[in-house]
Amino acid sequence: MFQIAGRRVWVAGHRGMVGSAIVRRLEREGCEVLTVSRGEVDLRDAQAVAAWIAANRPNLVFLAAATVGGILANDTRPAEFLYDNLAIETAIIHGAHRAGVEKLVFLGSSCIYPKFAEQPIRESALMTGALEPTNQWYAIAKIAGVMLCQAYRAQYGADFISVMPTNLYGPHDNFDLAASHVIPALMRKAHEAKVAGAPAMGVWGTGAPRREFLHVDDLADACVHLARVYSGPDPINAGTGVDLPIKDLAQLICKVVGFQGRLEFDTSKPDGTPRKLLDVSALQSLGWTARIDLEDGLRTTYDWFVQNGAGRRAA
Ligand code: GFB
Repeated sequence: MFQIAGRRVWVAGHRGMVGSAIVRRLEREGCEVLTVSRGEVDLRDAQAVAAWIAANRPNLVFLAAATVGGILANDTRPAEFLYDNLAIETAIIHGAHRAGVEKLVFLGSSCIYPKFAEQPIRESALMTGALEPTNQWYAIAKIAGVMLCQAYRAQYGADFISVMPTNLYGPHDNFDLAASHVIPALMRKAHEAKVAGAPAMGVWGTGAPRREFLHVDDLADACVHLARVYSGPDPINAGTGVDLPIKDLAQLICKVVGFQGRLEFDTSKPDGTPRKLLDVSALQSLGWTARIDLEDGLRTTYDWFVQNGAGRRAA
């Protein structure tokens, strides 16, 4: 058991959807939360990161900083997704090791697994087949992060663990249509179509791919739980164990938003991997199960969007 209360905890990437959820979750832990802004330290800069860690001496690090995006951003900005993520991971993991950080939780992604992995995907499927081309750059960087944690554990005994979340959603998501994942994109499209009184809204691809969605507050809870109870080299999947076709997701979002028009599928846009359902038995055997129902989570996310993001494009 790693004790969190009374410790210094750095959340790297605290302005993002995942990092901000971890900060909110840590409020209940009685620890001191440390954050640093992008203006103060560029997390890709290994020297600056090492100096900041040495000066601030965290005991525990949540590595939630990353360049992220949906299928189109991944497919069209390969250099940024590969370089930024490799640079951030090497800077923080090496810096944490050098400063004697006791525990580090690295956040990866379910896209690290092969495109045609057997479903639901077990952690042991890692590197058993070819990746999905639309997100291979991001996936390679995240696989390197998992391997870094394993290497520092094997060579130096560092207690660095990896968590592989399925597709995430929730408050503070990116609702910019060019870079967002499917839930914020469809929420914005349904909202704008409703407001404009439009007869239809666009959905990318065929609607057939299946995805699993985890609310980011559930993920934050899982990360804190794993920081406390898990110590091992294998990544741990974090998901709900339930998936649905994109077409059904689009209909559910229309229901939540109150848009009653048609869905128009744009098959010039990529489908991506056909299915990406995680096997969550390892996480369940460690004592954690997701709690937030998809429709409930979509409703609270839509409320957040209407209050915070509907009138402007997210950066
Ligand atoms: O969420 P998403 O962008 O990422 O797309 P991936 C999921 C599915 O939703 C794809 C479809 O089949 C998309 O074609 N989709 C339908 C849409 N309409 C839209 C839309 O308006 N916007 C978007 N973005 N999608 C990502 C990876 O893959 O998964 C990342 O690119 C990361 O690296 C993330 O791993 C978890 O699930 O396909």
